[in-house]
Amino acid sequence: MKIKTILVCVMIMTSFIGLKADEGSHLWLKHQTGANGNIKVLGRLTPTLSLAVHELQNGWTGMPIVLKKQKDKSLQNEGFRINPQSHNILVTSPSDVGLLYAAYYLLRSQSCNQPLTNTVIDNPFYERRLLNHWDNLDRTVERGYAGKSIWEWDVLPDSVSDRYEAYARANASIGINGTVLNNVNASPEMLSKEYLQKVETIANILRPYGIKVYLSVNFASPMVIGGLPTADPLDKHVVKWWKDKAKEIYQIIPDFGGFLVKANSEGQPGPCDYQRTHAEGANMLADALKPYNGIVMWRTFVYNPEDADRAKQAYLEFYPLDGKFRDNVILQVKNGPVDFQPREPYTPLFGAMSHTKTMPEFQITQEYLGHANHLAYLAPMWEEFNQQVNPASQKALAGVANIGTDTNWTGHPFGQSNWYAFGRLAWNPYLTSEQIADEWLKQTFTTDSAFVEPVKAMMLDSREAVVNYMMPLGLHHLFAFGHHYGPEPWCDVPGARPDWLPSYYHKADKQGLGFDRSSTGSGATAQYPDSLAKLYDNINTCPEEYILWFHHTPWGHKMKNGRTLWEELCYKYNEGVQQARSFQQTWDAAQPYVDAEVFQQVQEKLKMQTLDAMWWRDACLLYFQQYSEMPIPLELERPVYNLEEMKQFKINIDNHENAPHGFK
Ligand code: BDP
Repeated sequence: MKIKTILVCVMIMTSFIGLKADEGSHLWLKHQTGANGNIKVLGRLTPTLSLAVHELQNGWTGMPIVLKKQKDKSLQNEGFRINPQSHNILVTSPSDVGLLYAAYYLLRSQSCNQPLTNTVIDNPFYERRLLNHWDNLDRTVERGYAGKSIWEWDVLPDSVSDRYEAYARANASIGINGTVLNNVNASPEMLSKEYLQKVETIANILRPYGIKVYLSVNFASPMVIGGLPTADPLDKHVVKWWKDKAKEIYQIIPDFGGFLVKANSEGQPGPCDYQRTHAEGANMLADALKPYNGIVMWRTFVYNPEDADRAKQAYLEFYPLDGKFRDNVILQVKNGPVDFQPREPYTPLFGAMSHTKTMPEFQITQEYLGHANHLAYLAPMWEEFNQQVNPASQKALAGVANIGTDTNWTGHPFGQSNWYAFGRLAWNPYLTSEQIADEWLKQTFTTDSAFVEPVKAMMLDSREAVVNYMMPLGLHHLFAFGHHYGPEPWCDVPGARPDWLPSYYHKADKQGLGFDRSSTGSGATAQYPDSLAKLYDNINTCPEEYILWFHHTPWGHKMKNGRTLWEELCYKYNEGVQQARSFQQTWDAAQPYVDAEVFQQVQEKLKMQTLDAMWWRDACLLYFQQYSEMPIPLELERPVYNLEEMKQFKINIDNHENAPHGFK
């Protein structure tokens, strides 16, 4: 039979028996069983409560449930209590959305086969749990690898995609309660009347799911769309423009969340253009939003080509402003001091600003971890951060979304686990990566432990694998210029900013490798609290996963296991490749448990990941070997590409043409 004929037969058979391939569009929400759950509401049925009832009626197969809104001293507004009684389960919350969260809690427990025996009291840890979309108005997504933006600006508000509600539901199911709709590199147009009407439509759809809308704003908006000659935050016309704009927004969207601002960063306008401080800029916006309870999330991602060490910049610029921000300003700080690398130590601003509110920004989209091609479960990275920075010292949590128009939302089927994990950690930063992976796998695929256990182990290893084959031992930013996918430690673009080139970060020479940020170098170690500063400053006590971050380390430096730095580097890169290979084995064994289409998709992506891992290993080791002049230990695999060949690959990121393995 020809392939075409077989395909047609399969399609006919599938439609005949009413099966639909699981193409990943339902995410982790597969509990609709037509269960006809017995659900009762005490009190008024609001739109949010109707959603809770609907979800439970469709999915709940257990005892009758009674939902009741009521005050409770142990509960925050969005928290809930689940009280199993002899004939029913009593669910209470001070708010409707709390009852909706409780519904998702119950459905999750059911899908994961977790019996409900004791009373559950659950409160969200952070009051604000936000996605940040880096989506542009033309529907491209900055650092997005899953198709176009889900926001169809061109046809809104007249036409409304089904995806908006599906998106709201998915977020509510994991407790996300806010979303910034547009890119931090913000178009001023976003605040025009025309666009605000489009935003209103989205806000109306998200509202019953407890999700507030926020917008990224361009600091020069008063000039670009307001026609003013300046955007100086102390100019009274500028102040008035923002006040009027805030009033206009709240008339349209009464529960609008607030603004996210990227100012004086990578060419964006900001208060420093007028010799004003970040605090003066942020406070002016905060005052405009204050009457409506809106907030400003002001990003600290700033750095200049002239600075000696990019990793020190946020601290140098913002620490002196501690205590100068209004109480409705939160500084949004990237988890690491450079830029969402596979591994960074935490940004020392966290914990340093005791009179200023701060919130971490994580990156869910895998800009620096293999885009939507590599399987990299990011919860362990965020867990590592939460172990370093006390979550209780933070006011909110933001994650740069990995969502697009792809059928499966995130490009890689396992990318969904990162969206899921982000939401769960924003709700409870003390959940373990293991627990979250377990939940996600059981809801998304099957509860069969023959599947769950090995695949979970693969997920838990995956971020470390990426660190190993891309940038072990504290290396960072060895990426090709622009797209941040493949390795180019040699990259040199004439005229480019030095801090956009890998050699700025790896500093390879005949003596050794790594950036000296100790007291003999840039002194970045001194930005950490004393005990840590001391630990990081000394090459012999610095944790080895950060050694090349903080020290220009001699090639012959003895590592804790007795190997030299060079040998250890070879071992780490090699380990990364072996890990990627082992993921292929794990996945092949998982075939019986997974939908055929998803199985194949992941299988193809894992092949690509392994080839990319080899590409990274060979590129980095052969390049650094020019400096170390040491051999790759004989017991390790030999390079399969050569350095000169690799320098010729200029990968086209849109179709992956010209990657060394020729994948498309
Ligand atoms: C970098 C991205 C760039 C973003 C920037 C930011 O490469 O596209 O605009 O961060 O966070 O990681 O503002």
